[in-house]
Amino acid sequence: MSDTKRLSNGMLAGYAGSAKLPDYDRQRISPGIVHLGIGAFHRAHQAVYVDDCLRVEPHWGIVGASLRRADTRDALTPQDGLYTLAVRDGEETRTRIVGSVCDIICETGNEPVIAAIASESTRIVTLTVTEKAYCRDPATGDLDLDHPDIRADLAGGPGAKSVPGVLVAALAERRDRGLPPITVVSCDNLPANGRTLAGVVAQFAGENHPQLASWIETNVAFPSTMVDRIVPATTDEDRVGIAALTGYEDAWPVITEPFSQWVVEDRFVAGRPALEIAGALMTQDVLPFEEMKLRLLNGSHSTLAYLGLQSGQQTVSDAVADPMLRSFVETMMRTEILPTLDVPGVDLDAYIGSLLDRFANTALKHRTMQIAMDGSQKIPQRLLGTIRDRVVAGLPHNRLDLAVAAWIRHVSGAGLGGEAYEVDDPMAALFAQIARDTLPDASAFGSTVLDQEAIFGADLTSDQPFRTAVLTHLLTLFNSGAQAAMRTVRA
Ligand code: CS2
Repeated sequence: MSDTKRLSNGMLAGYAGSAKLPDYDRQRISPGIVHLGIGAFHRAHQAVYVDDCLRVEPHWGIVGASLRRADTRDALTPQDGLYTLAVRDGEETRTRIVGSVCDIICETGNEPVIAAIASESTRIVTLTVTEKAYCRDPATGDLDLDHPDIRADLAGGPGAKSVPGVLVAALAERRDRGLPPITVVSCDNLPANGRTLAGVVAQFAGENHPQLASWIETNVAFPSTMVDRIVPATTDEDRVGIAALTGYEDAWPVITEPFSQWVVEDRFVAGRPALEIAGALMTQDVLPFEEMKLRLLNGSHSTLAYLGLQSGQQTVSDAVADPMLRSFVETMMRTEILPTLDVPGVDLDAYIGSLLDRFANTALKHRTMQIAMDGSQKIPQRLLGTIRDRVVAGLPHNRLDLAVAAWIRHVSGAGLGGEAYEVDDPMAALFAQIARDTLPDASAFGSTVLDQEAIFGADLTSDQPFRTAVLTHLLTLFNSGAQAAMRTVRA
């Protein structure tokens, strides 16, 4: 790549390659949005919607922030924030240079991020920080006051470590400086993500400053959103392939699928970009869409990840190419998940068909191990909510139970041949301790994991038929493997 030019503002002027260029003058863009968590997902999703609005509304540029790792900043700053979006479908790859990110901040203590949110020009904050960064109890959604970062932030001091801490510090500054209201938009895969974020922020603020909590209530809107686009982690092979296609070097392109969806609760208190021109659906009620997506897409994704890994499949497309896995997941979606949903104006059967097509996109190489991470934070909204609804309705939930068992099998950290692997999860230390205390007794292991109210809530931890079903599946998974376990599921 050494003779190839690096992507930058200067390079755009003379560029004659195949990547589509921004259709606006970057010099005219000024920031109006601060985004927390500028990873691949944001750059393939919200940043692209905003990019589509900048020609008519140049005042909505994005200041991106990474709260922990400097790698995105280090890759994109020499490129003036520019990066390539590569949309892959089968053999075809379309490339586009996205210019909506004006600046990227990453500094220990996060004081510059707090200052950026507290700047008068900032009217919207968006977030893709992943489930665990909300520092909440996954079962109840309450702020986890024992979380080490929350404790540190509540103790005070300059800056903040946690997402609730950063937001509350910035909002306190806005209040003290008499700045206008602001909208904070969660774009993470959480149920009622706006309400969830508002809840942890209010709880954090209320701990030390009850008056700040009431200022936030009147001056900050937290609309909910449903975001959807499959974005696998970029590999070195992708970097080389994209440089060959575009003719320039990009240290961190993002790879994605053609599909993209953003359903946004239209409750902004300080203006917003005309996201509808970029294809977003602005609505009054996001909840049915969130539930549909979390349960059908993400629930199946996690199921394919755990059962796929335990069937030796490394990618989602390989997993759905396995006839047993595909039929298991399709039946789970159609018979166990679909009946729990009611989404006005959406044909759920067709939606399921389109999900299976998207999963089958072989050009994406979406790793099952990537999806498997952080399961303790994911399975409550992806699988357990559906199980709860079916328990209440007195309906069977066999496949969902097997999916839960496959997650428990995964967090044992014992590979198919008994070899150990690292479990990537904020509760990994607890799972490792339980494994040390109980294995090789799979029932005792499963039973202790099922006792975790933070994940299963008081209701499911004490639901005997559910526990028995999950433990039966878990034994089959340990003793005979995923394919045998799927064969045992009938009703
Ligand atoms: C995936 C999601 O990694 C995961 O857990 O299920 O990132 C999924 O690809 C997106 O939510 C799709 O919109």
